[in-house]
Amino acid sequence: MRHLLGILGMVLAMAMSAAPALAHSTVKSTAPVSGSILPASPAEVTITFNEPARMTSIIVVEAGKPERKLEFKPGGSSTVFMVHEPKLSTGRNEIKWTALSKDGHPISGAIIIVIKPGAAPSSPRPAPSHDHQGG
Ligand SMILES: [Cu+2]
Repeated sequence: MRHLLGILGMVLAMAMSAAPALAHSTVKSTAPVSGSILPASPAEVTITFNEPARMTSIIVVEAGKPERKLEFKPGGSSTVFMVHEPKLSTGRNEIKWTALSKDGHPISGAIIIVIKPGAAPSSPRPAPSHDHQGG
């Protein structure tokens, strides 16, 4: 009898661990990945879910700056969401997103991206002036 209960317990444990049917949507991947150290702000940030979700907000928290909302696409249900030109600051950037899981529950996460200091900004340097006034 003891032995049978043991087996039953094992079967039950296995059944419970193998029940992902009602799980929340989860992030499958992000680009860049969290923890990336980049020489400049990426052209875009993408967040990919394992199943369609609805992104509700994406904000970036930069060191010493107020939180900033990031525009993302698309607005409806999708598996991939994209932020074009996030214009991340030098230093640590925490991109915090919130979304609605396919099952209707709120889910959230964050991507940390560090932009290396000292890297050249993408804007061109002002051309040296050649006015020969005076002298
Ligand atoms: Cu849920």
